[in-house]
Amino acid sequence: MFTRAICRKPGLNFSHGLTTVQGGKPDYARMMTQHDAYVDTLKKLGLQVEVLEPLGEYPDAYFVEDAAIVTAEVAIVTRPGAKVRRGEAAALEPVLAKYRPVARIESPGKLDGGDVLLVGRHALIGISERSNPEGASMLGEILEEHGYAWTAVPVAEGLHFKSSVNWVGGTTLLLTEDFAGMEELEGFRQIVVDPTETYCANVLWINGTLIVPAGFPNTHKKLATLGLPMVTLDVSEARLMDGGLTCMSLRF
Ligand code: CIR
Repeated sequence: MFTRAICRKPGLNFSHGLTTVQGGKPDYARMMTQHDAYVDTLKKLGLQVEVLEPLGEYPDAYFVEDAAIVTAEVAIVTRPGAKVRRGEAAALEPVLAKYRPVARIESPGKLDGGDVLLVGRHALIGISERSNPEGASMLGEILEEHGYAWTAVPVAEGLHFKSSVNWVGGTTLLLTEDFAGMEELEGFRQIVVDPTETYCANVLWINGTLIVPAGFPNTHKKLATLGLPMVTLDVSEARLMDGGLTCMSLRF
């Protein structure tokens, strides 16, 4: 169960962040409304949410998930794969130090939190354009010290592992067709998102409630079979910046 979350407000310059999406420029007012609704939802689900101020020269810094991994025992400050995002990790360290002992991913390791999915005491660590095998091993070693197992998973599609694969309770993963049946994911029950709705693979489990992105009715129907309460949020502006529900908070 989670009791806390850390979020960061998007800055006025958030549309200057990295993106591969060609869907037009995101709108600041709409982004802020959607971010407020996101923070409110986490609070309504019982979390104490610390909302940090925008981080001036880092327009992607509200995607706090990429700069750290937080478990019950330790906070690991990452070394983000995109050079322009590296400073975000150092800025988060004093915040994390209030709650957990801090460990760090160091050069030559590169790792984005968006590539790390914790399923109980097992970490699935994506090797992607942003996270390299060295970064995965460094994280794996730190987690092993705290009794976690880990598996590296190649990410051939999408920005991050969690763009395509997320935990929806128990031993069940929600994932895109590209990841379904991978040997690294053997042993997990798998729900495959509708092939026309791959963005909906990025859902967020908070203490037994599933937060899902608005606009994906076929996948919502599949998820309804889990019998969990669902909250639907519009994250259209974060999506234009290659982000989504999991990226905008650290939960612990
Ligand atoms: C980036 O490209 O780094 C950001 N614009 C999006 C990061 C999204 N984070 C995530 O999926 N964990």
